[in-house]
Amino acid sequence: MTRVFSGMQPSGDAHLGNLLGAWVNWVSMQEDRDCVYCVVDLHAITSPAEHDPATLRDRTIELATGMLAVGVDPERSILFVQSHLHEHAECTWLFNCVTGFGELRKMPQFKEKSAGQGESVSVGLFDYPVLQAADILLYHADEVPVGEDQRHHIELARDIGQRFNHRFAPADDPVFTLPKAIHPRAAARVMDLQDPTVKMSKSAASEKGIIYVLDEPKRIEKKIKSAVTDSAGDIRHDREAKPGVSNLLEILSAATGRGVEELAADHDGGGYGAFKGAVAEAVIEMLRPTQARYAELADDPGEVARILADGADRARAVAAPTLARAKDAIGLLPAR
Ligand code: ATP
Ligand code: LTN
Repeated sequence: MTRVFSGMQPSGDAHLGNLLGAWVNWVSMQEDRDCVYCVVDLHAITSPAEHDPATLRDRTIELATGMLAVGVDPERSILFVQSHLHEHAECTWLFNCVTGFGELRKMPQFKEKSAGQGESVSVGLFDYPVLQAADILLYHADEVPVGEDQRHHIELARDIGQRFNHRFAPADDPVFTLPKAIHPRAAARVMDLQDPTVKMSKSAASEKGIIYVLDEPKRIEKKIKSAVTDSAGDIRHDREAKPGVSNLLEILSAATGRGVEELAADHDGGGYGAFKGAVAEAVIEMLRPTQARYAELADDPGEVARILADGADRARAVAAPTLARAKDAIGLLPAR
């Protein structure tokens, strides 16, 4: 069966971009694939903003709870916390030794996130994509569902896997499976409601343009009603000329399952006020079951902890043999 791996950082509260760009796809992939999903806390500590230990712990459990609430099924899939396995960090070291400085320096996410940090930018942030490659390759993942912004990281994971196999494994018995990125169709990129030219992001300066998965209906309505549009008044899909309206149309499409063009035709002529009202209502309805399930799970923290402990055991059963093989292939002396 096709193996899927994906992860998300506990770097802030989950928002509509995470839900539509990632989680919806994660949930549907469980139908016919063998899925492994991970809260990547080791990645989260690469950002200076995450260095409040108590906040990191809270967000890790909240993100795992969110994944369960949207429908990640711990019976069918493996759900775990990255730092519960030492294999990820250890495999990163092996990969560091087959990765070029130049490959990492040109990663768009590193360029963006390191901007303004000068020489004090952490080596962890620089090495972030190598840890991500370890995440993916340890599980022999065939497919990695991620937003478009992660394309370069998945390509790097492929390159690292290929290089390692080429150097250290027989051609007919590779250590690592080469993964490919899978990009979800609907709402591959949800934009910030206040600035529809940048993606909705956990680390944005202001919360006004972000709809959180756990936002109350009133807040959702307020944020959508004050979304930036334009002065033309027509409703059509054109990301260049009408980024705000197009973003709302895409969100509405994802929430209702109807096509963007069809929705534009329905709402054109009705004015932005009514259109935004319809978007708000659809988003509130879409989030309702997830919010209810989250509340139930949050009432039972022992159950979430049990699911994560079980997930870590099942993850280790896959990752540990892969790491052992990689260590042996590269020439590290077995301990016994
Ligand atoms: P940060 O601001 O810390 O980078 P983020 O909100 O961008 O956080 P990530 O943790 O980087 O979120 O991403 C988790 C997953 O959600 C990834 O698969 C990513 O591609 C997807 N994702 C994040 N933001 C969006 C968005 N606005 N639209 C679609 N997908 C998104
Ligand atoms: N870098 C990713 C999160 C991430 C990931 C992974 C995604 C870490 N490890 C492995 C897929 C597979 C992000 O910021 N979205």
